[in-house]
Amino acid sequence: MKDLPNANIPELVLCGRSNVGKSSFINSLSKKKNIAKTSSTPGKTRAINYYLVENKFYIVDLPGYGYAKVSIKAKHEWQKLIDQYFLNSKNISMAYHLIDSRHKATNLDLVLNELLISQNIPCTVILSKTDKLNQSEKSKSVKQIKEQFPELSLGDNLLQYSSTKGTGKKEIEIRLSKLFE
Ligand SMILES: Nc1nc2c(ncn2[C@@H]2O[C@H](COP(=O)(O)OP(=O)(O)O)[C@@H](O)[C@H]2O)c(=O)[nH]1
Ligand SMILES: [Mg+2]
Repeated sequence: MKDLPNANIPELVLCGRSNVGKSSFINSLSKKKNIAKTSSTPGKTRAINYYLVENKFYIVDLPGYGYAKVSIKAKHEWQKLIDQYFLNSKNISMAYHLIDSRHKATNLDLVLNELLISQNIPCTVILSKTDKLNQSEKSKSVKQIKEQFPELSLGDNLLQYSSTKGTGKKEIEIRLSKLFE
């Protein structure tokens, strides 16, 4: 925690389970395609990574939680770091909570959602990897997530995204430039 930047710069935090596409999301928005390390092996991001965007805001890439193949001790350490980050960071403007559109939100997603609400952090859920779904599967994933989080409304605090196809990218760019202008 003591190594986190203490400049007064607003933060957009990306959170969600390991492997949902957080690092790919950053790369898809960046001109440098491999700025954030992605991996087909979940659990690769082990630190909180800060990306300064145009000297205006940070995109914060959190270590993914909920990855089964790490030791309990490592899991606890990551979870502690994430909790402390949310409880102590004063500059979080917004959280993007990524959830893989092919899967239901898990218990860990519910816990994360409650943590964000308890800290009064505005949150948008991003259904990721929508390129892997056809039209009817996409509708189904929206319906499913709204059952789990009734406060979500598509196009408002619920968006669909594909890092590989660029779906949803324009909308995100518009939102970020408004939020951090
Ligand atoms: N098809 C598809 N694959 C994706 C997308 N985003 C991420 N992935 C893949 O999912 C895996 C995990 O992505 P990563 O960005 O490392 O997830 P993170 O652990 O949340 O940072 C990698 O193999 C990525 O190539 C997407 O929009 N579409
Ligand atoms: Mg990552």
